[in-house]
This record gives sequence, C-alpha cells and structure tokens, in this order.
Amino acid sequence: LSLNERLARCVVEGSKEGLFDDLAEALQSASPIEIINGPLMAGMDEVGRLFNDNQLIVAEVLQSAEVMKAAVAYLEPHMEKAETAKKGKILLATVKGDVHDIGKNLVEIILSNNGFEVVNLGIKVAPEVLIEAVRREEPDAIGLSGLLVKSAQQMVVTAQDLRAAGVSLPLLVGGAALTAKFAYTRIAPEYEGLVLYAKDAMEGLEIANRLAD
Ligand code: B1M
Repeated sequence: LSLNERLARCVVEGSKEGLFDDLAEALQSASPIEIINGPLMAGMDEVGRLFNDNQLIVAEVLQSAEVMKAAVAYLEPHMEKAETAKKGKILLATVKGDVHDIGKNLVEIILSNNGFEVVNLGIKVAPEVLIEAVRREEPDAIGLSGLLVKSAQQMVVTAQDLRAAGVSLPLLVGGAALTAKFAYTRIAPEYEGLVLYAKDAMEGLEIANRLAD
C-alpha cells in the first residue's frame, strides 16, 4: 500500500498501528492540513460510506474517530502558527442534539493557531447555553458546527433563539450536512446579523480573517 493508503486504512480500521510513523513520513512532503484533508479525510469518508452501508457499527466508527483525533493531535504542533496580536474572540459549538466534534475541533485548532481566541463550548450545545456564553464571553463572532441533517434545522432554531435574545454577532456555520444554499436561504433569513457558510476549516479561517479586518 502507498503511504496515503496506509494512513486512510488506519482511520478505516480504527487502528493506530504504524500511524505515527506514517504521519512522520507524510510530514516530509505534505503539510499537516494537506494530510488531514487528503488521506485522513478520505479514510473518514470511507468510514461514513461503510457505516451507511451497515458494514460498520457505531463502536467501530468511534474507534475511527479516536484514530482521527490522535492523528490531528500528532499533527497539531507541526502546523504553522501566526505570531499575531489577538484578532478576535470566537465562540464555537456543535449544535444541540449533535455529538460530532472532530470538524469543530479542527476549526478551533486552525483559528487559535492563527491569532484568534477560541472558546470551545463543546457538543450538544443548546441555544440557551450558547446565549448565556455570548453574554459571559462577549465574543466577536459565533461558530456553529453540525453533521446531522437534523442539525441543519437545529441551526435555524438556534439562529431564531439568538435573534430573540438580541444577539446579532456574525454567525459562521459549517458541517457536513450543511450547504451554502441552506445557510443563506434558511438560516440567514432567521437571523439579525451576518450568516457565513464555510465548507471546511480553512475557509472558516479565511472568513474569520475577513471579519477581523
Ligand atoms: Co456519525 N454520522 N453518527 N458518528 N459520523 C455521520 C455524520 C453520517 C453522515 C454517517 C453516515 O451515515 N454516512 C451520519 C449522518 C446522517 C445524516 O444525518 N444525514 C451519522 C450518523 C447517522 C450518526 C448517528 C446517528 C449514528 C447512530 O447512533 N445510529 C450518531 C449521532 C449521534 C448524535 O450526534 N446525536 C453518530 C455518532 C458518531 C460517532 C460518535 C460514532 C462518531 C463521532 C465522534 C466524534 O465526532 N467525536 C461519528 C463519526 C466519526 C461520523 C463520520 C463517519 C465522520 C465525521 C467526521 O469526524 N469527519 C460521519 C460520516 C462523514 O462525515 N463522512 C458521520 C471528519 C471531520 C474533520 O469532518 O466534521 O465534516 P467534518 O468537518 C469538516 C467540515 O464539515 C467543516 O470543516 C471540516 C473540514 O475541515 N466543518 C466546519 C465542520 N464544522 C465546521 C464549523 C465551521 C466551519 C467548518 O465553522 C464554525
């Protein structure tokens, strides 16, 4: 197997055997983000496909998630860090009812490596908890992540609740079940402030940088 195939296989099989050696080798010719977006994401997509096809059970998907998290943790110190003054504070949360956090945590790593202060509220964050955190933390923007189809709808509800609470900070939204179209036609009309869709963590950073300028 090629190096990329071995890395993807570690994720698919939920096995850390050889993982860190292969990551070290991959780092010689690719950046951490390229490794994450390439072979590691390819492995995760395959996990999603196999799970959808009933060839994997939740416990196995969880093991794959553990491998992905371990790989990201290994790569993190190798990521470029911008030595800049704090550009702003961003609250991050996975929406109510959703436990998926690998993508959100990737967004956290990339934003905090690039000058943003990030307050990560974790998973299954109910609108009232988010609103309380907005009052406490006084952030410059809010980031919501969600991977389930129902999470996209939950983002609409969250946007409505934020508006009702008088919050109009820029709202960055992302996650596999979301599309730009849904963000701009379903979430944005329910919110007072700007709604911005990011397809991945790097685009999330670009948007955050634009907001900070
Ligand atoms: Co779940 N799961 N899962 N799962 N899981 C999906 C999402 C699914 C598509 C798999 C499938 O069926 N093919 C499916 C959703 C179906 C749907 O709603 N359409 C699914 C399901 C059904 C479920 C359960 C319901 C299964 C069950 O219990 N029967 C259950 C849900 C529990 C719940 O949330 N209430 C469940 C549970 C789990 C595990 C716990 C086992 C585990 C999560 C572990 C964890 O996160 N700690 C898990 C996993 C790992 C997946 C898949 C396989 C991989 C997700 C992932 O981590 N990808 C996933 C299939 C897939 O996506 N291929 C699947 C890697 C990660 C880096 O990508 O999070 O998409 P992602 O982030 C991307 C972008 O989306 C974006 O940037 C990242 C890339 O840079 N992004 C943002 C994300 N958030 C952003 C925020 C931003 C900006 C960009 O700004 C704020």
